[in-house]
Amino acid sequence: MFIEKIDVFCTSPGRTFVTVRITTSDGVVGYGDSTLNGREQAVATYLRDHLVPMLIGHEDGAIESCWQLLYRGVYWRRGAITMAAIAGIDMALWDIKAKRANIPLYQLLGGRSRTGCLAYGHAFGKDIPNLVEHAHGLLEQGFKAVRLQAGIPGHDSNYGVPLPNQVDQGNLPVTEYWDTPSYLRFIPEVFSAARSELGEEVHLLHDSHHRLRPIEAARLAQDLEPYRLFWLEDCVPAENQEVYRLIRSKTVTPLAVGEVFNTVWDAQTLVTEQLIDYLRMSITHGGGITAMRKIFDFASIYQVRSGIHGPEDVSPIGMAAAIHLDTALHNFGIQEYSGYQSLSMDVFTPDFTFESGMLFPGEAPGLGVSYDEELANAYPYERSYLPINRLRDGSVHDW
Ligand code: GCO
Ligand code: MG
Repeated sequence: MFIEKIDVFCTSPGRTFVTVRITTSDGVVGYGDSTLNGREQAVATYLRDHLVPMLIGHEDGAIESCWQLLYRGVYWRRGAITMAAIAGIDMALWDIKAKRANIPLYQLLGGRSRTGCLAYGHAFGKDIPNLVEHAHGLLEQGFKAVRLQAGIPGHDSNYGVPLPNQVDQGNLPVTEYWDTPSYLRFIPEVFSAARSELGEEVHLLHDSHHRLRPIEAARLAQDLEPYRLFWLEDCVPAENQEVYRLIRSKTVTPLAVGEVFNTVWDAQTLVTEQLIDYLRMSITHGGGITAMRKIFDFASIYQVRSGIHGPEDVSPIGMAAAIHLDTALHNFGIQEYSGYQSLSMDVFTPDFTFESGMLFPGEAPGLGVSYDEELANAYPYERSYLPINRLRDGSVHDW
């Protein structure tokens, strides 16, 4: 059987998603997620203009060969746009293969390694009491792990803390302002309060969102040691993987990184030198299931566990793929799950479930998702950007 048709959708039902739909010569349909927040149209164009024409007529079951064709066969390798495009095609082909076998995808990936996948949710607040209240709400929903992000005194905005005045500018990114010293002073206070208010059992996580320099990250990781974090995420930008040597040598706070990576080469030093504890790459940005299965197997040799990126800007298709892989991997660590607006869930109707802090894959054949084209088309693409970050002197900082 072969690929007969590929549709690429870029719509904004609640937020923007790029969705791939492959139809085979015998009428089997598979779905994939190629969403790249803020650059969605670039991926959709890459797919429509460059990948789709070369795939029509390709054997749909030859997934590895298809992946190599899209990765090696174009000469220009890697990069977020290319790898998100490959991911959408790859997920759809795995969906088709599992549907043909009439089994849920995790069964094709080796079957269950666990009964459910530990998930973490996002708690945030403009100040500490507000954050603690929000975190309590998540614990009541069943979460056993929560990421804590708080507004910093003197900052009028901060990553992970949505502000009422932060309206989308449409054609221009929102500007936020950043000050490292006040952040470094405040975050240990946040975790001290959170530990005493939320107790010892709950797993606490924090995301520095690439904003520190190595020596600052080492300071923060040391200061957070008394509060026993599950992880400290993206404490520095990691284009230069070697910077983690310094941080690692200074702290026993577990480290997580990788949501902006797109191939194994971005994490090779981090993994082989055991500089991190959790690798955060998503299926949607890391080239799909074919690539991510290999990357996590490689990481397992070095006792690095998975912590797959799962924000709202990875579509429910990408989330479903993650939960199937999480279920099958031996070295699963945790799954990020920030949840979806009900409109997005209505478009994709995923069959994964959340209960008592755990995510469970559905039992429908394939990925267990669909795409309501008519409903999604009622929400045409709307341009939207991630914010940019500046220091008080106006210079651009990492967001
Ligand atoms: C996370 C991330 C996200 C990113 C977002 C960018 O840990 O979930 O940091 O919130 O900022 O995915 O598009
Ligand atoms: Mg993050």
